[in-house]
Amino acid sequence: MTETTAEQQAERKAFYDEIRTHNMAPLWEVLHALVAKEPDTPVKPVRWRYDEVRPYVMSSGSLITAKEAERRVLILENPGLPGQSAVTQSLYAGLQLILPGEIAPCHRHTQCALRFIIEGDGAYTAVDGERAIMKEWDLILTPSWQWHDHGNESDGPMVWLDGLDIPTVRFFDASFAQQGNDDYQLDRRPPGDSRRRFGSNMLPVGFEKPKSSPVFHYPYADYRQALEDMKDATEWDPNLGLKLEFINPADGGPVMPTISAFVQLLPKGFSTAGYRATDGMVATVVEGSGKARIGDVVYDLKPRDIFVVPSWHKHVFEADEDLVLFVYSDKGMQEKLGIWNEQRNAA
Ligand code: 1HN
Repeated sequence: MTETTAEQQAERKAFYDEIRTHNMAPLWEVLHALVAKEPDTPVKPVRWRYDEVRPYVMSSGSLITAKEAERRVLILENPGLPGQSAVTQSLYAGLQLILPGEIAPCHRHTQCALRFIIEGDGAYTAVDGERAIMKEWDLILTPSWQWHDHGNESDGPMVWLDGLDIPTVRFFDASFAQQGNDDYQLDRRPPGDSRRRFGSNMLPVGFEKPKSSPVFHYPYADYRQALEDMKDATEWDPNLGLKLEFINPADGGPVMPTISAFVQLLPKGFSTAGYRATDGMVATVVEGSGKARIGDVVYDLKPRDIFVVPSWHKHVFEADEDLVLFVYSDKGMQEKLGIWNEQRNAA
């Protein structure tokens, strides 16, 4: 380190002030912060206990209708990114409520969305003319620019976790959105059509590969069975247990270009080795109980709790009972950019 005198410091400051008037700045003052030796995120670990936040979600139901709100959602905001409607640097999370008889009118936007059903049974999301009937723990996709509306024809409230790439699209200044002419879409295909067409590991010959998965509904009953079937046969990954990715069957890649989705099973008594990766993750507990140790914080986990593992934070998951987690992250996007990194068995 070379010493700088008070005189040099004053001279530099005057120079910086001068060049700022020309919209210029000295790189050498910020170089090491810009090109960090390893990820240094402002994103914080955070956990929302469903028991604590559910009353607020339900209260929002008497504050405004789903139709007036367009989407009645309480944003889950990362405390390290206040006011940014972001749960990680690239992703957004929210809890959406739709009450019996309500609709959330039709619109489309460049942002990709996923819905992970937390509570309720029987409401629907319609995506480009096909309804998906929602059941607890189902995953439903709303890829970029596809018309979508929601409606609740069941007799109970429906709550789901919304995961979107809002901060990513904002970063690129690439947001477009349109309202539908009508609140509802006409049914163009029967429910389940896309799964029947594309969900059997086969694709019609000549089918143009879509950017996002043409299978937009992944029912819990199916993927839970896949986990159960693999449970006895699998060799447990010491870092991940059994972690499966929901894929786009057209290319084996992530379900949407900007959002990757996973389900993870850790058998009773299992504890993962310390692991970290550059994709910050949003996770929710589907079944079981256990603990998540993320850096210095420890969260006990119960079904429907939602938590964030920031980029490059070493974490350990412990299962007190068979623990099933749903996870989404920007892993696929980082892999496309060639910047995804992981450290296994992190000390
Ligand atoms: C959106 O379209 C939905 O369609 C939910 O349910 C949350 C958050 C920001 C922007 C668009 C939905 C959203 C959203």
